[in-house]
Amino acid sequence: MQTTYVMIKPDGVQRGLVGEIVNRFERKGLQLVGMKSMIPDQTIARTHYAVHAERPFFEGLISFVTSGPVVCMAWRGVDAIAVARRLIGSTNGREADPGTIRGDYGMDMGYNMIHGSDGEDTAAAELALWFPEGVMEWTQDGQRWVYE
Ligand code: D4T
Repeated sequence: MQTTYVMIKPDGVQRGLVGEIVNRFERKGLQLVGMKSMIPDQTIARTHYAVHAERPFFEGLISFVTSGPVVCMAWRGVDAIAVARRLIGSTNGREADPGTIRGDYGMDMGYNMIHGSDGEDTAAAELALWFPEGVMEWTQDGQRWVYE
């Protein structure tokens, strides 16, 4: 089992896509082990995107992600990191496959609605950053009908 960090960005919240996006992760069979909403401050946003600090789009990205509420989620399942990335689709909505979240709802690179961790190390770091209180440990009864 892996746990991955997924975040609906301010454009997804502003466009009223929270329910639609959460629904896709739920119906896929992933287990929700963390969920909250906040307006990120500069510190958490800059830490989250530190890998992009030298990129030309960095300041715009920080300004965007701190502009309003985000929905922070932790989803758990077998290969959850890669599964979430496939549900999300490639970075630019214009190129993302139809059927993915970005492919179905996005037309832009910066305004791409959702973030998902891209590996085990980043998932661990991002979960620690956004959920310092930890995630929920619980048994989802329906999971026995998700995995054979
Ligand atoms: P995130 O990290 O938000 O899930 O997106 P990706 O994993 O798909 O893409 P990324 O890390 O390469 O980019 C992070 C974030 O920066 C925005 N961005 C990216 C941008 O505004 N202009 C750009 O040229 C790039 C490469 C979009 C996502």
